[in-house]
Amino acid sequence: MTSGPLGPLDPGPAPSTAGRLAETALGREQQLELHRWLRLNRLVEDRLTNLYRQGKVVGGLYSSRGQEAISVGSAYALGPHDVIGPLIRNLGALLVRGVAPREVFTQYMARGTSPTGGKDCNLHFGDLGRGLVSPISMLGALVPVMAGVAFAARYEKKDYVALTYIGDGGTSTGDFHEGMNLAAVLEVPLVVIAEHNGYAYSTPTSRQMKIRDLAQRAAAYGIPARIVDGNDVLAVYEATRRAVAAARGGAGPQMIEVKTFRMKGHAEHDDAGYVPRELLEAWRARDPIERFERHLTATGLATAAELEAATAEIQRALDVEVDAALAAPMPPPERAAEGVYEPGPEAPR
Ligand SMILES: Cc1ncc(C[n+]2csc(CCOP(=O)(O)OP(=O)(O)O)c2C)c(N)n1
Repeated sequence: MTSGPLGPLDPGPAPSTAGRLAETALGREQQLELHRWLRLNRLVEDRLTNLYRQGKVVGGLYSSRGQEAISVGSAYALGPHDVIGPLIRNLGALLVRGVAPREVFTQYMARGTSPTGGKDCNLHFGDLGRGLVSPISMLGALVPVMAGVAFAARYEKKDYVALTYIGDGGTSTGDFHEGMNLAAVLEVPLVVIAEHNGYAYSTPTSRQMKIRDLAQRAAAYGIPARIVDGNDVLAVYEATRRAVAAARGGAGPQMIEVKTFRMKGHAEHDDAGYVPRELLEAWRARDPIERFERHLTATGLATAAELEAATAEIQRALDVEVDAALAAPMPPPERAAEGVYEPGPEAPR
């Protein structure tokens, strides 16, 4: 990626029509599976946008549009016992790890049957039984937490790896630096995916750091970091597979910087009027899903009709999921404190 008239995030000339992606050992079935996860990621978010505009979503709606290849490609590279700590733009990672779209819809609509029973919204939920650590709002905080999860793996002599995500803005927090340093000196099996998507809310990366690559921040702690094209699902998958294998094999923490672009505002209420339109246009030509579809058809792994049929099938499944979520009840008021406070002793009469 070169600096150009648009600054350090200028993606350069649009990719060739074939959109050549990274080399992979993944076979046809696996690549078609990746395609279904990518489309599911985008279509779930499209449905959420509709629900938001109908006033059905409680709180904010956060999109990973244009960044789906990062969540999907990285989560696809994990083993069944690995643990992830996702952020609000990592819906794709949750889906790949087995979270059902209905859980996501009910969670965003604060229904009583949602994973948090309506006590929190969006993707703020976890399930340790499924290897999901719940995100919290404080940026950077997941890095030391996931370093702790990775430490536990080594302490218990288990071979699982902890993987978490961080945005460019998040890499400026103290927690990020403390967590990275701790993980490095403890040599724990932690993989950090740093999503360099150009903006932290309305602040361009150039206004918050004097370096061009987030990978330089990992180098400061002696953590190996690779830079990959975040809009190439195969590149993300291959880099994560290698990083996970290295961490699992005892090489200590690993970081992957993925270059990408945030294609919507910070959240649905933000029209991103501060982002130059030509930058968005340039990145739209690199849409990760369309690029992957061009790759699948150009390499003969699928026909356009097969890809359309797969997408239509997802749409039909989502019709059912959305209807079920809309029919789910709101949480009963008498359960508001349940799971929040320890049940105290009976009040004296
Ligand atoms: C410690 C902390 N400071 C500020 C915020 C408010 N905040 C929430 S998201 C966000 C921007 C995040 O940008 P980035 O880390 O680049 O991730 P992106 O939204 O681009 O995915 C900010 C400033 C917060 N949640 N936590």
